[in-house]
Amino acid sequence: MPVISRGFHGRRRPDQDRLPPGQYEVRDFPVLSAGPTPMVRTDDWEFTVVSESGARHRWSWADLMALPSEQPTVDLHCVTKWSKFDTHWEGVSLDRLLEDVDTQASYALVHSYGGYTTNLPLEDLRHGRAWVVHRYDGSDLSPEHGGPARLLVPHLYLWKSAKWVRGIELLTEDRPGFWEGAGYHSYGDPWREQRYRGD
Ligand SMILES: Nc1nc2c(c(=O)[nH]1)N[C@H]1C(S)=C(S)[C@@H](COP(=O)(O)O)O[C@H]1N2
Ligand SMILES: [Mo]
Repeated sequence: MPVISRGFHGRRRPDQDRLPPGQYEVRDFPVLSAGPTPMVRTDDWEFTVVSESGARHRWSWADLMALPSEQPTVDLHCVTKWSKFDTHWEGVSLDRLLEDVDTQASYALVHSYGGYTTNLPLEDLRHGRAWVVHRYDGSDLSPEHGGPARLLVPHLYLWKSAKWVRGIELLTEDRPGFWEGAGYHSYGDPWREQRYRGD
């Protein structure tokens, strides 16, 4: 990669306006995992969506690869206060994965290999705002960053972007995930600085 000065390749907006309250910018990509990194082979990988009626939709790795992918470039905001601008990903939009799922549910509980969970309103997985991503910066997603595939929901704090994602449970009642049950905010909007319950 050539080194290019900051202002050279026209940014969408000044960096200050891209930084939510209380955040600072980093150039590296920190790894934050609550437990050991699960090693999931793509041969064994599956992704499921289970609706509130119990209907189960399943994708193998080959199924995922056969779907049209998108290449979002997004800013990441971690609740520990680092933000990383212009990260490049490739993956499948949740709009695509949810399009044949018949549901009246309002909430989603995301499950990962290894047992991590996180909750969010189902609406936040729709409208081009969430992806199951399997490539980062032009390479297959590394295990420490959630490979073979992770959820990417960049408009919420990064703990919502479950690494090693394995499925989504659709619920009529909200149910807290791992960090939400430990006192973090149920929604986690970085622009409203919703870090902890009650913020
Ligand atoms: N399965 C799983 N997903 C997870 C986590 C985790 O511990 N386990 N940590 C979350 C938190 S708190 C953050 S900040 C991001 C970190 O992603 P990174 O390690 O790729 O930077 O992953 C989120 N997704
Ligand atoms: Mo985090």
